[in-house]
Amino acid sequence: MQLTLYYSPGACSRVTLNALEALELDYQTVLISLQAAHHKQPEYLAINPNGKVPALMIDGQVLCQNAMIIWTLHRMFGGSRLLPENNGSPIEQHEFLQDLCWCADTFHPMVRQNRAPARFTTGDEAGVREDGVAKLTEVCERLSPRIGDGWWYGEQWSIIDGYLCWGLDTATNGGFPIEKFPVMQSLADRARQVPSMQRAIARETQVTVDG
Ligand SMILES: N[C@@H](CCC(=O)N[C@@H](CS)C(=O)NCC(=O)O)C(=O)O
Repeated sequence: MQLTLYYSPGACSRVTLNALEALELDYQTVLISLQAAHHKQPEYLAINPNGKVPALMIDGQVLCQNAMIIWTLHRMFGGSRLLPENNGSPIEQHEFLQDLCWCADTFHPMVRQNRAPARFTTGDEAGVREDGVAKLTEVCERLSPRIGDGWWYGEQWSIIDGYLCWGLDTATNGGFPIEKFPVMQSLADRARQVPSMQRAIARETQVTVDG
């Protein structure tokens, strides 16, 4: 099976990289630098017409959207390495899809409001940032008792923790005061030290097509 990940360093493609590393899969990477606008080039738009990273090509078939890529990888290779093992009914598995979708469609936009507020408005970005800080503050306060000194699902690390780590780090780079939320700061610090995340971050620095 041939797997190729299209990614940009520091972007949310890091979460898919984290998943590929957690699964110890063999894959190639292709750098799609957002800074250099590679994602707007016709060659990449032919792969993902939405012009976003990540995209994962599996034997010529393109998969887009972090949450769904991770769900597909979980179903193909996961066992309990990305999400807690659950061979239950669609309703029992719903929790995992719900959590992945929350990361992608609720958490990710508020992270971006902190890191790149200007992209949400043609006017003054200060209000967008303020709203992003307020939303992420509510999330950090609400999640802290759940996380404690563990992970999203308790004792077992999951890719949701990798997603949270990427998002919290990105928001912090945009000025979000993570130090006000020690539980969430600790989660990000611990998730960044997980070997699969360390390998993912290292892999991002390989700037050529590799394999
Ligand atoms: N919902 C998509 C979001 C993907 C996304 O927004 N990726 C960003 C990087 S974090 C991107 O490619 N941005 C390029 C742009 O919007 O111009 C997913 O989860 O895959």
